[in-house]
Amino acid sequence: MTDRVADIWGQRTPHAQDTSWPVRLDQHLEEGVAESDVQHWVQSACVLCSNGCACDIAVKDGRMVGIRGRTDDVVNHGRLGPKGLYGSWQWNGRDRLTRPLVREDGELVETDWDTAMDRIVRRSRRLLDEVGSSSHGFYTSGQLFLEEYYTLGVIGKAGLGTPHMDGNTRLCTATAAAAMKESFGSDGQPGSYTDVDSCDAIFLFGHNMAETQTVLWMRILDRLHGPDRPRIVAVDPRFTKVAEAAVESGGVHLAPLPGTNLALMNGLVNQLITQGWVDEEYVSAHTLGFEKLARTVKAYTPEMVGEICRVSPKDLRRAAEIFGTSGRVLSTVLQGFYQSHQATASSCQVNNLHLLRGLIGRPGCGVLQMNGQPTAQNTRECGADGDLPGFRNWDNQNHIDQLAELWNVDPLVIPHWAPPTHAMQIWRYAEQGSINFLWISATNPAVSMPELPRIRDILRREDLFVVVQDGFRNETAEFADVVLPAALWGEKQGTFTNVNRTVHLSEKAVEPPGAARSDLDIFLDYARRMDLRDRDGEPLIKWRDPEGAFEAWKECTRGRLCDYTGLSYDKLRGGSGVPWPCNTEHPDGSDRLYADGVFPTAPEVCESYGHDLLTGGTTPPTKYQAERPDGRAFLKTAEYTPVPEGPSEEYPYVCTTGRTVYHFHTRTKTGRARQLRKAAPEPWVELSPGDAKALGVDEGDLVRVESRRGAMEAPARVGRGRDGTVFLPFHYGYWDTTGTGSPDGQPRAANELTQTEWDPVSKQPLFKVSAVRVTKLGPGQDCAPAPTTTASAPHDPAAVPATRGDQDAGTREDVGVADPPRQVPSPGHTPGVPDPVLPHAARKG
Ligand SMILES: Nc1nc2c(c(=O)[nH]1)N[C@H]1C(S)=C(S)[C@@H](COP(=O)(O)OP(=O)(O)OC[C@H]3O[C@@H](n4cnc5c(=O)[nH]c(N)nc54)[C@H](O)[C@@H]3O)O[C@H]1N2
Ligand SMILES: Nc1nc2c(c(=O)[nH]1)N[C@H]1C(S)=C(S)[C@@H](COP(=O)(O)OP(=O)(O)OC[C@H]3O[C@@H](n4cnc5c(=O)[nH]c(N)nc54)[C@H](O)[C@@H]3O)O[C@H]1N2
Ligand code: SF4
Ligand SMILES: [Mo]
Repeated sequence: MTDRVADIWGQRTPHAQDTSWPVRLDQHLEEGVAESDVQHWVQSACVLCSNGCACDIAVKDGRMVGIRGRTDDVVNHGRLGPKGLYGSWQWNGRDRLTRPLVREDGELVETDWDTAMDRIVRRSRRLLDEVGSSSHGFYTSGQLFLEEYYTLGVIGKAGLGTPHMDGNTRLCTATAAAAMKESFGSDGQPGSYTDVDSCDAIFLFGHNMAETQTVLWMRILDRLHGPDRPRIVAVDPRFTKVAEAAVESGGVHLAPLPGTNLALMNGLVNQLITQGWVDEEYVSAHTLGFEKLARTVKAYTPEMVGEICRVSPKDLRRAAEIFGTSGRVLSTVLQGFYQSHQATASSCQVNNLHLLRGLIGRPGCGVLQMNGQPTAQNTRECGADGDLPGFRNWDNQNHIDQLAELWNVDPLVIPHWAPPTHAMQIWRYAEQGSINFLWISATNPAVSMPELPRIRDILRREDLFVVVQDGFRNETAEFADVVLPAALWGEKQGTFTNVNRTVHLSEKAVEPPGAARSDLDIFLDYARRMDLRDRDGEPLIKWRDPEGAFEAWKECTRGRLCDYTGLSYDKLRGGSGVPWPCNTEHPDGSDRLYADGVFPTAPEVCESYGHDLLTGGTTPPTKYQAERPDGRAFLKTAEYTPVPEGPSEEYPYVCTTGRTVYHFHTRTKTGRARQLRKAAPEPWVELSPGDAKALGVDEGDLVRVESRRGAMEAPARVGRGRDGTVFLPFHYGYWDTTGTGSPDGQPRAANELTQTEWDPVSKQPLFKVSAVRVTKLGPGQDCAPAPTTTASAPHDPAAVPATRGDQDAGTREDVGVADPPRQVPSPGHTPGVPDPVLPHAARKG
């Protein structure tokens, strides 16, 4: 038995390059439950991050009592991380919402479904009659199932006709989608996790994978412990476990000052070009925009970049050399890039590095523009965010007509006179009073949105009717007019798609508590009560259950890049998840995209005509057509500009925020798992040793962090970050989720401080950069409640007791119990055959 709180990644199963990642079966059961007590194992996949690890849920007496990984799944080969093992199921049975709540005389009181839905429908109808559909806003999630998003998307777009629908995916992976649209013409992950098994170098851009996709990191660790190890390059201001691995592997840790990513990226691209590490044939056959790119990055010499980013020019040269000279490179990009200003431009530069060297569409040459949330991919695909379903382009009348025909509605009903409204603008409209009905599902904006004092003011507005649909009475629910109790994972059926396009079916394992209903049933009920109809007067929504919704969705994807038509619930049962596109041409799915170097940029297929990356101005269709992209990828970037709010005399530190391995977001689930809560029970403020010294702060001292917008107080961890940078975990709202749900009153969320600013292209907010000051309030009673096993490790290890789990954290790990799952073919490639460096002729489409 392994304590997977202390030993986050478990035991190693090293293997050589171009061989399959061995199987390891991870299993954790509730204390006192033996394997023989488990009555059913129910197939699912973990929903506590975008990795999408396949699992079976252990059920006993109608309760979830544990979990194990699925050995035959291409994603995780049997493994699970700490959140999956402890956090994915332990919340079940704990202080859930079991009945709808409505506000009476200022208080939320329990009621029945008819009363709650009737209030919603009456308000909704009245506003539609008096104001029109633009009074309605929907703010949803990256954590529902595909069937739920698609249903919500059709209700909003074909039923109500409101353009105001987006997900919290705007805060999460809007930039992933934007960067892929700008470079490749469409959302859709080019690479695959199997690229880890065959690459020569791995670049992680603003991605603390060791803590945020622990199972994918295990895959990397197993390469690092095998022969022919890949070199790692980490781009992160903190000394994360990824950064440690970079140093140990002979790679580089670049620690740019937060908010300077684009300068760094322009510098790397500059080096590729000036050192001649460019595959000219690939570039001329498969890309557009090389001259402009070369012109833009010309000034970004290592010395200039070193000054802006405060990194050593030597390290920058070395990182560029690793990219420029390694045979096969895998890159991953996440929030250090996405949640910053110039996010899309910086992330496009990662795509550019790969395009310049022709390192795309071949084993070991992946780009992973990561997702974060488990089902963020589906929010985007299904059009429950600021996109149209099936990666369709709002600016292309043919795409609108396709949807109108599919849904049997007038094309004019589908909002497409302007881009769909992004979340930051939805909140602005609510603030200005033009949105009066805001339906929030599966997200907790009172903790996760930037600038919380403002968000609370908006939620409190008299003229805003707020619906909150959640499994728990979270911070946001306290502002609601109506609260709807939702069934959660394990209590309902549906499918979802992970980062590398792999679709999993999650079966219902147990009954939801009390009167809680699945989100799908709630949306269907709303559509029925609103009497939404198609052009022939038939009910608009023609399905009644998850499988019916999935079948309808398949039709919506026919012929699009995210083609699901070859999938079915039956096909997803047993065995492994399947990556799309999956259709008659690719019946077993597709491991990676773009092996032929043909990208979906033709005007009739592309999802977007693109933007100017500096200003966010949209490219007019005629201009786009005139460029004749026709299957070629775009090499796009912009000039670096400084952050909107840089350090000043009054606010001298750059504050950045992020995650710890033990918690998921606002902790509604992980805060209810004992082992995880104990490992990181309270917030902390991470300071570099140099800054701590200058402030006279010791480990555990109480400090106050203030920005122009708000403040929070917590004990200080003297950590290992770079000087000038303060790090705050964003997991802690003002509720204490110790199972009692009691408020402790004190604002302690990182987002009290963050700003209402966003990237001009992806509209993703800047959680990673704001200016703050730090003051010491007094000595602490103990060391900071931060883990020692992660990027938050103390500068002085002797000063803090090591983080570990109790006896009930014991997890079984079995190695070699089964053969690795069969690899999914990638179009144009023979699986298992290490990629030859293909002659150029063979690579062309
Ligand atoms: N344990 C855990 N795992 C999770 C989640 C969770 O809540 N907890 N959430 C999931 C979700 S939804 C998401 S989106 C992902 C996020 O996964 P990540 O993006 O890996 O997580 P973060 O901690 O937000 O940020 C990553 C790193 O960005 C660095 N960073 C900060 N500012 C900058 C900068 O200016 N430049 C660069 N280069 N780096 C910078 C931070 O130091 C941090 O280590 O995690 C997913 N997985
Ligand atoms: N400062 C700072 N802020 C950030 C970030 C950061 O790095 N720094 N990261 C941003 C990112 S990337 C993300 S993804 C967001 C996450 O922010 P949120 O989405 O607000 O965080 P969660 O705690 O995951 O909230 C999800 C809610 O949905 C509920 N829920 C879970 N499953 C279901 C379901 O099936 N149905 C229903 N109806 N409800 C369900 C949960 O109980 C919970 O209340 O935070 C963003 N905010
Ligand atoms: S890596 Fe992500 S999906 Fe896999 S077990 Fe951990 S939290 Fe769940
Ligand atoms: Mo996210």
